Amino acid sequence: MNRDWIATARTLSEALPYMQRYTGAIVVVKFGGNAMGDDEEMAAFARDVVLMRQVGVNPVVVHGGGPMINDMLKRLNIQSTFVRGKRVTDKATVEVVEMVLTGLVNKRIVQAIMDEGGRAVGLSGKDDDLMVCEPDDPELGFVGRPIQMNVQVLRDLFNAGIIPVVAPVATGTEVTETYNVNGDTAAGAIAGALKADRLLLLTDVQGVKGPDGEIVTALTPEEVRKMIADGTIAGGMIPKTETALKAIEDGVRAVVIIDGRVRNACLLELFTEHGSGSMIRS
Ligand code: X2W
Repeated sequence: MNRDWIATARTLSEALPYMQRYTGAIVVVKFGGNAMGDDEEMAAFARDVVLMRQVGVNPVVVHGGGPMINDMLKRLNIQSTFVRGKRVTDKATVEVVEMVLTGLVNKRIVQAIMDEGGRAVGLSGKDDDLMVCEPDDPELGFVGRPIQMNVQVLRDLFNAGIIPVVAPVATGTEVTETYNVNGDTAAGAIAGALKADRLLLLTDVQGVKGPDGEIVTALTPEEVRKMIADGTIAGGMIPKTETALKAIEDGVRAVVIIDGRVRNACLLELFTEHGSGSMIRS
């Protein structure tokens, strides 16, 4: 018999206890713009999410799309700057952010999941008032910080066997306001409100590096706080780990920062002993 088939059967058999552990679990996956890649990589990600759903997990995809927003702003000759990792967002910029995230990026992911035989529905923080925001910082303009989450719509979609795909755009408390929300922040807020079993932050680095430059595979919130304070965690990893700390405070069981460019990153994390990246849990 073909050796590959034997290996495939063994892999499936070994995954059984993990699949059993995650039956009914809520797993929020933050899919960053830098982790998205080409159509083939997008299809591989979609297949992982559809497989999760197939074995009884309730996945929620919360996506970013920073690089795609940058491309569109450039085409429209709109300058863009970042302050502490967040895009300064004026009226013209927030329109582009909403168009790109809820249109191009959201529908590309929905389509990829449908193409793999899953059922997906795309929505933003505006739909059913999923995520209501207040201004994060006056310096940033229309950048939102989630203050009220209404996640019932996500539970309704789980119950219907549908994978929600959420764009990080939200309403405010005043009528007609639109807010641009950092993708990690939105994923953390959604995971927190759902008290998710796992928040997987898919990015383009391997995980959190320790003082020796090696990836640390398991961290407690206290250790993360210490590493932020002493500068071991720096740059773009600061908002990610802060999102993780907040999500755990809100009741998420564990947050994993993983390299989304690795094939089957989500399956590796959930269904094998190997795991990947850095897991933060109490
Ligand atoms: C982000 C939203 C998209 C995002 C932005 O405008 O780029 C803020 O910075 P990635 O791909 O996950 O970086 N919002 C406030 O977070 O995309």
